[in-house]
Parts: sequence; C-alpha cells; structure tokens
Amino acid sequence: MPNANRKIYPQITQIFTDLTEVIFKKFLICVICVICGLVFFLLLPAAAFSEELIVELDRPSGDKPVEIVISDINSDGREDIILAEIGSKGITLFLAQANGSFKEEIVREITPLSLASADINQDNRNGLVVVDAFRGTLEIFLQDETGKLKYKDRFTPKELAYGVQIGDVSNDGKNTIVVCSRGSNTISPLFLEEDGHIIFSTTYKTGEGPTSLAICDLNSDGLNDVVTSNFSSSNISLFLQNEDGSLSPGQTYPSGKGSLYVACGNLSSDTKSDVVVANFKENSISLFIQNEAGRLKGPTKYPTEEEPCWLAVGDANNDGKDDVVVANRDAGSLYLYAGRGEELVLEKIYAVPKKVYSVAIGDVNNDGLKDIVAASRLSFGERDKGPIALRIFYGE
Ligand SMILES: [Ca+2]
Ligand SMILES: [Ca+2]
Ligand SMILES: [Ca+2]
Ligand SMILES: [Ca+2]
Repeated sequence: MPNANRKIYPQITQIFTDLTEVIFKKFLICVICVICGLVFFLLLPAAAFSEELIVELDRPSGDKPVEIVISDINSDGREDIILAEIGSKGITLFLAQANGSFKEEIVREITPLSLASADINQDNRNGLVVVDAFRGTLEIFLQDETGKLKYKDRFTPKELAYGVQIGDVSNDGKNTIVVCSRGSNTISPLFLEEDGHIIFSTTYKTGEGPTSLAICDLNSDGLNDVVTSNFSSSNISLFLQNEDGSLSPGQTYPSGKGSLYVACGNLSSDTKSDVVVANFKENSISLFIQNEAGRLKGPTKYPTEEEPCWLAVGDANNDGKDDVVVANRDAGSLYLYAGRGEELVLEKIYAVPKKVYSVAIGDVNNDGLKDIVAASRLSFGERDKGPIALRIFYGE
C-alpha cells in the first residue's frame, strides 16, 4: 500500500503541476488578450473617428432623411447644411457658427422629395426650392435682408415635379429652376421673373422615369447643359443648350441598371466637365468623360456596395481635383472615388450606419478644407428605423 501511495502521489503532483501550468498559460493568454483589446480600443477611436462629428437629431423613429444640400443660406459667408426629411420636420437648417458648431432651425414642416439652393432672384442671396412629395409642387424660399429664410410662394408645374436643380440654362446670366417629372418623362426650365412669378417654358422629353438632373457645360461651348438620370430606362439624357437659350432634344446614352442619380464636375485632368451616374440596381457607378471634341465618352463602370443612391462631386480629398463620393444606401458606406486623369480610383471607404440616404461635399467648419456630410441612421445595425444623424467627416 505505501508503495502504491508513493506511486500515486507523484502522479497527483504531476497532474497538479500540469494543471497549474495550463491555468497559468491560459491566464497569461487572457492577460495578453485584455491588454491587446485595451490598446486596440484606445487606439481605434483616435485612428478611425478623430475627424468625424455625429449630430444626433431628435426625431421620431419613423422619420427618414431625403436629401442634404450645402449652401450659405443666411449670407454670413459660412456654408450651412440643409436637411430634408420625410416625417415630423420637413426642412431643417444647420447654420454653421464661428466656433464650428451648428444652430438648428426648422424652416417648414412639409414633405420634401428633393431640393436645390442657389440665387434664384438675383439678390446675391441663396434661395431654396423644395419639391413637395405629395403635391409635386415647388415651394420657394428666399432670404430677407437680414439673411433669414422666409417662405415665399408655391408654384404648380404642368407635370408633377420629382427632381430639381438650379443653374443658368437660358443664356441670360440668370439662374433658372429646372425640374424633372418622373411620371411624364420630361424636364422643364422655369423662369422666375423680377416680380417673383414663374414662367413655364417648353418641356423636353427624357428617357423613362427621370429621377435626378445635373447642370454643367457638357460640350465646352460656354453654355450650361442639362443631363438627367432615367431610372426606368437605365440611361441618361443630355440636353445641350443652344445660343438662343433653348435646349436641344435629349440625346440618350446607356448608363447602368436603375440609373438613379446623376452629378457632374471635372473628374478628368482637363478643364472640361464630366458626368457620373449611380446605378442603383447593379451596384456600380458610370463615368462619362468629355473628350477633346466636347463629346461624352463612356460609360466606364466602377463597382460600389449595395444600392448606390446618391453622388456628390467636389474636391473631397482636398488635393485640388474633383472627386466623387457615392452613398451606398443598403450597405451603409460612402465610397470616395478620387479623380485621377482619365479614371477614378477608390481611395477611401467610410462606414456610415444603414441606411445612408444622401451625401454632400462642402466646407461646413469654414477652415478652407472640404468636408463630407452624410444623412443616415444614428447607429450601426439599425436598418430603416432608429434615430437620424448627420455624419460629418472633416477634411484634413
Ligand atoms: Ca451661413
Ligand atoms: Ca454647353
Ligand atoms: Ca480631389
Ligand atoms: Ca472644412
């Protein structure tokens, strides 16, 4: 028996030693993991989010952002954020303050579908045109002499309006409001007279289901032209401006499945404007480059994530050249495609909670560097509910 005990004791001792060793090793691994986790946790916010500001909005959970526009809407020299939402608020201004904060101001509780901001009555102050989602009307807002935005009037176009942009497309040095009608497949320039009355002009036929439009000189003759994205026919229509201020009939270019949003800017390394389109149903964007002869060439397609729904063109990476930022609605991301010569290069991906609805480029903290502003849900994991937030990625 003593012999047996002598055999058992060393075995128990050995088992105990092994166990201690295993526990010690596991403990050591746990300690290392905790330290690594802590270091990662401490470094991550500094590395990934240092230049991001999240503005949480106090809204009921069913509310939904529709569009963001950046414009100095109170004539103080600082660019402001204008947010359109469907739900309880309608139009909200985020007026940029000198210290980098924003003063929130509700403009009017309507149901906006799209909006545009520029000087529409030659007073050197930016006005605001909002398409009402239910009525298909245009709601016009103008600044008073103190810079306060005031509701001016409602205009009812012949066809229900869907998208709106502002630019001089009538060769008279004055801005014109241009609307597209998704239901009737048309665009119409609307002229605002000195007394504030709108004169309707001719309508021009687009492809099927125009959802957005952009204004740029797309054949380098010094006159602005109009381009529409046609969702149902998956193409774009280009309307070149004539010298008499009328537009030529639309020329169509195939773009991509579900051409939802169009924007223009100088995306190649020359002085000519180019066109970019978000193809909602095929997760891509299409680039049309204006060549030497002033003709659009393309499309060249670049991949995105799920549901590219919005584009902003501007110098998003502050290198002096235009870029395009794509909002991928269902993926919850922004893609920054940088303009490099004749092509676009995917330079940066920003994570934005689902769903992200709209994106704009502008300098909203008045430091001379362009910033990216997106409207989305507040937190990751939420899909089409939960609080709304503005996310600002400051330029550096
Ligand atoms: Ca301002
Ligand atoms: Ca032109
Ligand atoms: Ca750039
Ligand atoms: Ca800035």
